[in-house]
Amino acid sequence: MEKTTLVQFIRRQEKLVDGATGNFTSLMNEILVAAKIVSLEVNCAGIGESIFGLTGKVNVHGEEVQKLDEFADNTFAKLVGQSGTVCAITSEELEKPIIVPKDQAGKYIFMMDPLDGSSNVDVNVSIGTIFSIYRKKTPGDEVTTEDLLQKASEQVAAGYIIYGPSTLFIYTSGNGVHGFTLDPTLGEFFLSHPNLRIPRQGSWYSINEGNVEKWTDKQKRLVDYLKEKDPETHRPYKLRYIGSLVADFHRTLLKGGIFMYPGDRNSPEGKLRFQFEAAPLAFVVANAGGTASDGVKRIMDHTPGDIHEKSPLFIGSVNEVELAESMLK
Ligand code: AHM
Ligand code: MG
Repeated sequence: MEKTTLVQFIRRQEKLVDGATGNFTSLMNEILVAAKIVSLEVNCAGIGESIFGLTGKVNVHGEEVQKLDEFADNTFAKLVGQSGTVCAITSEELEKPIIVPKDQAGKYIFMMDPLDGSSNVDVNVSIGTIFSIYRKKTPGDEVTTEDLLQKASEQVAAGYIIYGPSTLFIYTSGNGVHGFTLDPTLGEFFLSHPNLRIPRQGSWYSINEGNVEKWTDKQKRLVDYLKEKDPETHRPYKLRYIGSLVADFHRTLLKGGIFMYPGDRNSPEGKLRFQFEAAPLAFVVANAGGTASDGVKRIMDHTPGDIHEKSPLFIGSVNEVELAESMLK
């Protein structure tokens, strides 16, 4: 059987776009090289000089930085930054954006959560990288706030890489969601999940129920409703929660249902970052026939006010996300 590589696929898709210069393909190529390097490091974590554990630093969100967080952040920033295709990079791990020198800058802006779920790394649970690409909006060389804080619907492409039993690269550039699996013997990603579509309704909900005491009454009612028995409305739902957003999201994308990280009494905006987690996955799910909301409005309609803004997230099948919105109103 003839197999399609990720690079062949991206090149073919870019040919369909009028005025394409090849810059997008070059950028994606650097992302996938970085993904292979990080995948190898994750797979070998624990062998030889240990890359497990903490760096001793705390990031802008007050979270302890793992050695692998730093490794992934540096790898993606270096390869993407030197590609000649981006003018700025923002990262969950970096307080300020990296502005690429003018003579090496391109028209895109790259945003990333370099290693999502990294607190799971020591226990060998799937982790991942989430990325998002926007086009520079303002004319001239200077990178402005308007360029860095764009509406989620203005994404050019977004995706994630899961370092799990196999390494998967899932992305969309607005033309379907496609998945590629890394063949470790060849070091090449091959098309394995063309045109992913999320079921309109699923049987799973995913949330950290350990936080129940901090939830609002409406949030508690929503989860109680999902657990009630009523075969006519396909209840009760089954619970799955990994604690790695990429892994919980990937299952939701394939099987349907809903992933929730709500705001609570202590943190009304929840835990997840709008630009590095909510917006890219909202773009992916929207292109697979699903949807994402902060409980009140759609993630895709929101323009963040800060690079590190947080947002509640309800993402997955249309039926369950609409149900959540209607019960949280
Ligand atoms: P990270 O990007 O720093 O790893 O944090 C985000 C992670 C998500 O992957 C996951 O959905 C969430 O935090 C889990 O949080 P909790 O432990 O509160 O359930
Ligand atoms: Mg994360």
